[in-house]
Amino acid sequence: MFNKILIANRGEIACRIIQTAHRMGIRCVAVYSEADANARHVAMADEAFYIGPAPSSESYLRADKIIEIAKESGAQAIHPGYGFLSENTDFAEACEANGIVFIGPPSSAIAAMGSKSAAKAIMEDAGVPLVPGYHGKDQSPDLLRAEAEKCGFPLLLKAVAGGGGKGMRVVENMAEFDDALAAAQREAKNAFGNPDMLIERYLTQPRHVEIQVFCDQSGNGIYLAERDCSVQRRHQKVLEEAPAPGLSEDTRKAMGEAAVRAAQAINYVGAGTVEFLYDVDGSFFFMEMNTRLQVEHPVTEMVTGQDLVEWQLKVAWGEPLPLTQDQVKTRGHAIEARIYAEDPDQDFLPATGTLRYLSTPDESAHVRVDTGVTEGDEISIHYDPMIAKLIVWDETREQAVNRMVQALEHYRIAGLKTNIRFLHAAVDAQPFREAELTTNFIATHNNLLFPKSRLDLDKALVLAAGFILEQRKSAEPVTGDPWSPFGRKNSWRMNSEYAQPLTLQVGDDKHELKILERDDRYQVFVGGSVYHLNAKLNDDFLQAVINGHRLSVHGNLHNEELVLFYEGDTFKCTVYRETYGFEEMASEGSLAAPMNGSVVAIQAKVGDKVTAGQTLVIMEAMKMEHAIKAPADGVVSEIFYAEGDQVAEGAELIAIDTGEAE
Ligand code: MV4
Repeated sequence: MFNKILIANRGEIACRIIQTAHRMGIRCVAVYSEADANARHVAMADEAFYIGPAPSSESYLRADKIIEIAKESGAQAIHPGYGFLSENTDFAEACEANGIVFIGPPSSAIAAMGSKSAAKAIMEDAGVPLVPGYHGKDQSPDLLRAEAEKCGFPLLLKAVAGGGGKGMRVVENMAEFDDALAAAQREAKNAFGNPDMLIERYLTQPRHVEIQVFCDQSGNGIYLAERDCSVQRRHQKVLEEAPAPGLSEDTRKAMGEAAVRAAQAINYVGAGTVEFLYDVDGSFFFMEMNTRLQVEHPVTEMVTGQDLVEWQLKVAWGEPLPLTQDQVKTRGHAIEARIYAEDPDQDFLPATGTLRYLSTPDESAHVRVDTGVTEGDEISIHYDPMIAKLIVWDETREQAVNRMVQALEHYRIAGLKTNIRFLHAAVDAQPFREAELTTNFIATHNNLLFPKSRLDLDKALVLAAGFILEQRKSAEPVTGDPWSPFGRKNSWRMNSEYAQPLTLQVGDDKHELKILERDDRYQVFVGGSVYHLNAKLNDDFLQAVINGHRLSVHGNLHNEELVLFYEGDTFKCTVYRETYGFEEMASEGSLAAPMNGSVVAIQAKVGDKVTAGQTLVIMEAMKMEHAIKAPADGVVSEIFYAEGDQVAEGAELIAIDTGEAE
């Protein structure tokens, strides 16, 4: 077996590959761009090499540099993951030419699937079912028109050079044909430099069902069941599952055997996927073949109990397939949801930002999280905005769906927009539960996928108040002296009948709350109603009883911004301050930098006696000065920055000894 491989990828798939390689005792060399110096895949690898600036074209796509690094580091093979160089024939060839094993198929197999018409011709010869239509070389308009008549309507024009849904056009009748053809050819010419078209009968309610195939270097091939990936948005898969619901054993076998014939027809080696359109009547048709390990391979791993990366490494080393077809058994049902940094409310615009708070469901035999990021990491514009793949398994599909709903509720992210709630709604939707899977799922059920909040506004505000007050309490300095006034910066609590005002901004609306505290219970006045609140905060977990309704939420309060997580939903609000600025900083009572900025002045020295409210540091950010004041009386014990220093938000500026230790 290899003793060292290079992973020419980043993110979750790089981590995924390293995990299996390490389990097999194989050393891993990572490569990283400027944006990824502190990335998880770099930390996991045994060694890592810088390859260039953040843009992929200058880093993860630099075949030449990657091969150089493989040679320099003594890696015997390169795993390309998916995307980037994984289906690049030149790269596969360059590996071969440099005596490095490309962990994937021979370049000839990648090339064979490059053209749709050539691929269809190969599949036809191999006896793989094709959608009725035309995939010939002759592109004269008269012939195409005649083929369209033969095919029948509606039909689909597909660019021979296209892929992933690009360059397709539905034609309803002959009257539309000429214009549609001209437009499709023009588009294809512009997009792919090749105007050639195929004609196919258009299936209106198809499912996307794909077969996982594996071939070894001796020409043996098997299939490892199928995946249903019908739930897609703009040709991006959203949910994937194995096995495909409702597929008969006969169809599964016929589809699997067709897929293996497809792979063997191009002398395939390694992991591949043959995609089919599956029609309501149980018929299926070859769509395309992906010559790589796919994003959604974990659902196959969950139902077969096999590690496909391990298989890839074994096959690349020259070993035979680990199992025969008869030995491949599946058990239960697995579902994968792709968690993206994107905003479903803004037409799924990719989101960027910092994963300020990240809490993931516990992993078990039922729940798997494949990710390349940790809390504090940035999702940048440079790469795919996928944050993680969440995969669940259970004995039945119904149980797996429930598992997924729960696991999504336990996946909490603050700091940027994600599609978690959208996924939760999709999985929880009755049509999904009933496995009404077609490629039109999201469009058809759009009304179910943007549900109203599960929490009414008043209750959310009361929970928010509870979270904020409890967190403030826990952030207070613990004092050994119960009579000390230092710890009690919120004087109203000593004077328990004084109502504390709290204004929470939700979107553009401001909500003014009044809160009374007595004996660790609160009364919260919101818009004419009063709520009795009992709240206990444990780290990020708030257990509350509101007027006898016991409920719990997780939350993250960052500066003035609070995010609460409740049953897959999030509630966001901001603590509103009328006069945000100089004075407010003092009531913050913190000696941490309230924002990124620079230190303008330090108005104390180590050993100085200071009194609560005294200005100690002046910071500047966004051309505004902010005074940072002592939260309590004490003695300055340490100063961490000097004038002119840049400091990050949250950094401690000065330590004060308030003498409570004695
Ligand atoms: C089709 C089709 C219906 N009829 N072909 C889209 C991606 C490309 N690889 C093939 N695609 C389709 N081909 C015929 N003859 C519908 C689609 C299609 C689709 C297929 C799989 C998953 C999602 C899809 C979304 C829209 C259209």
